[in-house]
Amino acid sequence: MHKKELSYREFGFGTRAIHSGQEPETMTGAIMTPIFQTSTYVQSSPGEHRGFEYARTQNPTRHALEDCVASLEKADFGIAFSSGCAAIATVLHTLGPGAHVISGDDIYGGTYRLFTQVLNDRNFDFSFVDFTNLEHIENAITEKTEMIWLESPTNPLLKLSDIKAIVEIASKHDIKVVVDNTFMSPYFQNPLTLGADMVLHSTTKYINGHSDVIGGIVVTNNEETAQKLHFLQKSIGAVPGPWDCWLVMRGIKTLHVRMRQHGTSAMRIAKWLEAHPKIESVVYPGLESHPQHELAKSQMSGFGGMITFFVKGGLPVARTMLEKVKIFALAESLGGVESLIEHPAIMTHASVPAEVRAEIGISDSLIRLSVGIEDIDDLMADLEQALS
Ligand code: P1T
Repeated sequence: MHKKELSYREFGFGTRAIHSGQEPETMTGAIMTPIFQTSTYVQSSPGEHRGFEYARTQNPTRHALEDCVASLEKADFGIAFSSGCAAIATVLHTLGPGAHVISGDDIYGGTYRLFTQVLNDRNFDFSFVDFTNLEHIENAITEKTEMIWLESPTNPLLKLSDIKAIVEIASKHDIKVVVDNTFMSPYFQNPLTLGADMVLHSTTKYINGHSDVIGGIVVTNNEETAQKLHFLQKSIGAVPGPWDCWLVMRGIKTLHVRMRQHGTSAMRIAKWLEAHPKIESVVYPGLESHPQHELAKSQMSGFGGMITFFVKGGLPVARTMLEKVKIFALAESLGGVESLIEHPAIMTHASVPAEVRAEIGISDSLIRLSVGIEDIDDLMADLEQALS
């Protein structure tokens, strides 16, 4: 069990991003956490060791990453995984057999696939409801409901959930609330401070920020939950390697700087797109036109780098735009320093059945942007030439 070393009560986000969990190494004073590329540790006598037995269970590089992200999320405990999906699957294993989970209806396509095509067949039961209406959540609760699962903002429709209000409902029924905070990163939103029980990230995205690692992490303040997750982490074994942990930590050192730029650039692009004659509508929590803009202002400290918009003219126009971009790269994923563009219906959310996509609004006119930190004028010129 690892505790954060720099208190969020005393130190700012940037200081924690650069130092939390990362004391100089004791043998040489190396300022950077070493990559402990080892599978096992020598014991002096059976059962006599220095707290490190086998690297699936303990690895100092991984522990440093876990402590760092925990500190950024204002959490006591962090448990890292080999991918965001591995983290999600492990969190679901904290539930009892036959558990019912209420999930937001708009979630990452891979999470939806895990819930409906893997875990659904293993005796879990899922209800997918629109969390923008709290009554839907209350109505979905059954005797067997053990968990509420949400993304806020959601992928890809950028709908918000009122986390505090949902926690209030959940606590009346002893239901755990898990927030996938990947889109906001710990810089713009800390759901544990709003009462959530667990917060999850695909560290593949903003936390690493350089599109060169797949990873995931879960943080919590609840010691019992943390113990369960550590037990499942070593028992299921979906752990990240030390090299990946080190790369993610290196990425984190600029998380605050990157997020500010992502947010500033995304706001400019969202406003510009909103006035563009070829665009039907733009969804960005920072726009006054976003139906939950007030909630965004109260629940988040910024609006992030993700924009969703609908083009006029449907798939043919969307496809032409996606083929014509030069700086924006047509690719799945998000949160890197480079700008990405994608078509959720065909790409990231293809595992959501067409009728479900139609019901929740993931249409063929929908395009998702992950606004990077390149020069804003170049990004806007690229979008303009692709739309023209
Ligand atoms: O790809 P992985 O690290 O396993 O993380 C899965 C995941 C979990 N949660 C959210 C909100 C996500 O967006 C993702 C991955 N999403 C993409 C690859 C994407 O392009 O949306």
